Amino acid sequence: MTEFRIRLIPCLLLAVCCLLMSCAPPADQAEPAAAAKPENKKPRIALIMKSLANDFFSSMAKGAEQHQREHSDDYELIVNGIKDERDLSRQVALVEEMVASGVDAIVIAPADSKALVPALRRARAAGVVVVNIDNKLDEEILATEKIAIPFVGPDNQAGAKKVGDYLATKLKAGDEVIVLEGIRTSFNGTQRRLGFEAAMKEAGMKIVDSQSAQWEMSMANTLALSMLSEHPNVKAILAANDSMALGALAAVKNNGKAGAVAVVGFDNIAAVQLAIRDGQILATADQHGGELAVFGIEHALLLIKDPHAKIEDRETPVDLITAEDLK
Ligand code: ALL
Repeated sequence: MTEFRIRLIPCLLLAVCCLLMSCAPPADQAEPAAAAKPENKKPRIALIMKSLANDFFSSMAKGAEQHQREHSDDYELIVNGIKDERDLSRQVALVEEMVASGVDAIVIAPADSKALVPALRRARAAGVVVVNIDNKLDEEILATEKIAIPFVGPDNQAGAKKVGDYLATKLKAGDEVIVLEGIRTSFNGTQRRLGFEAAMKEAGMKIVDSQSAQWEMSMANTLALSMLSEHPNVKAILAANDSMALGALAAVKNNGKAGAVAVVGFDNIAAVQLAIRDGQILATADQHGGELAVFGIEHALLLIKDPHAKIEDRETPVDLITAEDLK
């Protein structure tokens, strides 16, 4: 009896192995995760954003959640974000967690245009659809990594140029201005700096300092304070997002320059709308965060249906917002 059992176990193991091998597809032909789902299962889409402390991303989350409620038969939504604008490793970890949890698609606003690419390549290799929104991934790295990821987002340079052009109408040629940049490895941050620079150059303003405050309010506040004391004749601060514009505004007030130094931002968050109405901030740009996420989700749904569909990048609107628009 014992001898029989000893002979039976290896035979059973062999049979199980053969069965498994004949069922599983070879690794290089593995089906995308989406196609492997049973027909009646709703696709799961993960929205991965940046700092949830930034109102821009809470509006983005709201837009996505509303779309999901209106299309609740079509997909499930998982909303994620990081706490700190610079916490790249947490965002990479989120991508990995979402892949491991078996989502069908990731719609991501990357905190860094380069650092996220390898994690997203691994997600693609695992059969997950990836759509890039808001901050464009670095084209060269995508080409080196041999992946194509559709992008949905605005022309940030054009948006910043509109804000800068409007500011210029309130200044006179030769006025000194300073720029607060976003994270320098973010494509949209760089584009906004270029847009501000183009507007200022065209109008004959002098940019006396330009530094990164990493998209953050408190860092912008500290930086603006020291820039203002170093350049007492500055007439305006151009901030690449609204969080930094609010930090800069507090520095202006602190410096006793309220009303004498104009501040502009980018995002159109609620607190900045109030400040524009009050005449404390001059202008911002609305890049319609909620719609950005929705367009990204729509791209993802198309690609889940047909992983080989040719999906083009989608340029989304970006509008100048001044007190006139908020009446
Ligand atoms: C960018 C967004 C917003 C935001 C910033 C901070 O990607 O476009 O302007 O304020 O990230 O993370």
